[in-house]
Amino acid sequence: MTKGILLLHGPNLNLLGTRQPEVYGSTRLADIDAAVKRHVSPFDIELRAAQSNHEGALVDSLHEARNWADGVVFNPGAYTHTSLALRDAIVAIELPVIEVHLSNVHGREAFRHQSLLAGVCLGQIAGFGWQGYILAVDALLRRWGMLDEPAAAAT
Ligand code: CA2
Repeated sequence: MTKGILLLHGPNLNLLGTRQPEVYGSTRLADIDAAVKRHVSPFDIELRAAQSNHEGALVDSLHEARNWADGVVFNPGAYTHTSLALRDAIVAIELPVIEVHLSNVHGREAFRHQSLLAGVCLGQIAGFGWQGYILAVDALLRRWGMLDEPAAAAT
């Protein structure tokens, strides 16, 4: 049966590839979305990508995901460090959400070390640039039995 994944990007990530490439890489958001779509194309996955600079719109996208998605890959941007509303939304939707950061937030300013969201997510991936989204999607695919387990992969 088809599984749905929401790929959700938070504030300022629409600027990716245009500024601060030394921190966030030189890949544009549309290219990341296209790469993730290509990555899931061999699987029975419906992937929808969205970006917003507005906290409430991100809450709305999470709520709507309940109607069609089975998991969420989410870079909440700076709202990671501030948003109780997004934390409550993640709890409310009862879907596995994976928090992704392009940069290694733990190696940056102290205010980026705390995530209000990671504790209610399935897990957090940080520091691998755009590849982090692929890693997160693979974690969902493996959770759903759509990728080999290590023992099967070794044989
Ligand atoms: O590393 C990440 O992915 C972040 O979520 C990016 C956020 C930052 O506030 C988080 O602490 C970590 C900032 C996104 C800003 O994106 C820009 C992209 C291009 C140019 C300027 C900003």
